[in-house]
Amino acid sequence: ESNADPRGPLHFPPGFGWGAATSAYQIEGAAKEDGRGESVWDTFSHTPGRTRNGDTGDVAADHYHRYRDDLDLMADLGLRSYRFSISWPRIQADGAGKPNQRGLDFYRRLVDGLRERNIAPMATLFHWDLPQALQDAGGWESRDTAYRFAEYADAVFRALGDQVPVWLTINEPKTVVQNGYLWGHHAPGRQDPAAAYLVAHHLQLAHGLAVQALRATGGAGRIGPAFNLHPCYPADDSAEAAAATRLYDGYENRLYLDSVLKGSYPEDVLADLGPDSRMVSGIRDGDLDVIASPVDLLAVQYYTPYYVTASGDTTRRWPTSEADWQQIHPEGMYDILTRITRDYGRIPITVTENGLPCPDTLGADGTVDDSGRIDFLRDHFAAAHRAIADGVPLESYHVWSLLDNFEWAEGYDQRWGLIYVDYPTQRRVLKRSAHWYRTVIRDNGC
Ligand code: PNW
Repeated sequence: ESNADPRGPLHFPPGFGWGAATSAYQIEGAAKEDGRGESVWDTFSHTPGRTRNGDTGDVAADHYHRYRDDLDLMADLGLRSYRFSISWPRIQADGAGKPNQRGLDFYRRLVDGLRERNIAPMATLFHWDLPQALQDAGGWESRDTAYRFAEYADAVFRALGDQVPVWLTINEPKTVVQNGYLWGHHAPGRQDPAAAYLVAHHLQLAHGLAVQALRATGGAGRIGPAFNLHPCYPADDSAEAAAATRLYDGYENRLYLDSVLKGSYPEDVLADLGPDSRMVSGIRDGDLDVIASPVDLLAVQYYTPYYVTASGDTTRRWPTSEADWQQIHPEGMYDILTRITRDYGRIPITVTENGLPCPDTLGADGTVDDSGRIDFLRDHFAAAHRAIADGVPLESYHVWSLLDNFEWAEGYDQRWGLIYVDYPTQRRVLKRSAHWYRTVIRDNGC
């Protein structure tokens, strides 16, 4: 039954998977240790002018060395699920060949540590750190990269498949397409629309091949894609705004959702790209069958809606966070979750990212007061709760992020964590939101 008062008590279903998320390059550091190769993000962050203050992930939150302490912090919060990513260049320094045992061992220790603490591991295979050697061979513009990804995935499944109940293939293919290949402010820093959508197809293909690789190993784990989705709303009542919003939604959401869950790319997007586009000419017979290999769940990351004008641009309507691209609209969480169930059926859903950056500072009394984050999360939890009440099979929710970390091109300026990281000392301090989240998990609601 839906909760009429948005500030009323929220009781989540028994066993709801409260969690937090991170990714390898953003927290691990130890960039040259134990045989790790270079990724496109090492190259990009070390290229002058690419990241704020020239920040890199060389040290980050030093999680590679401090993972035991971080596991204890997760246990202290009472997390039921922890989403992390595996660094491809730790497993295959050059993106191919025999897996590096020292790299696999790190993730084995991490996963064992989670299970000892009754925290369910959720592993993402690719969170943007493509081995540089594969980039040099064409990166995601090359169809070959999708096959290399499947081999890497196979190696990881063989080493960890018995211990990881949920796998996610590729984190936010759209962000690689847009930030990496359209706008160029993420690695590999390209501005090439024709390449961008071919990259989209190869990322989708890589996803499908990895799903097939898991099934081929007989692994018991569940697997699905991780998409950042954006509800798109027309900025006025005109027919033009409605049409522009529909196409915008095609590029933001349906391109990814339809190919995996319906086995077809949306006709309007294909028509807009044109039959001679690199993407459309790169689709081969059978590709969509691979991409649509049955998945067990869908991972949804929600940060911001888009408000689309008649000319197909976006404009601002809601308050923004410290991230200039983020408008705060909790109702968008409800809209995107219910839309998935309406348009794609009752596939199990996990929210794998939601959060915001706050201008957090460590107070003289040793506390970090991020009450804005508590309000944000409370409102988004309420929206998710209403979606569950209205029939959405949402099983877990991961706050982005467990720790302050390397926020890509924004470097360390933006702090997204529940836990503050004092980078000079690497000391961790639970923010107010972390203390609050602990009670949410304990009470299974708020
Ligand atoms: C995600 N958008 O990226 C990533 O998965 C994380 O690694 C990242 O730290 C986090 O969100 C915060 O940025 C996004 O434009 C990038 O809506 C862009 C958008 C959303 C998420």
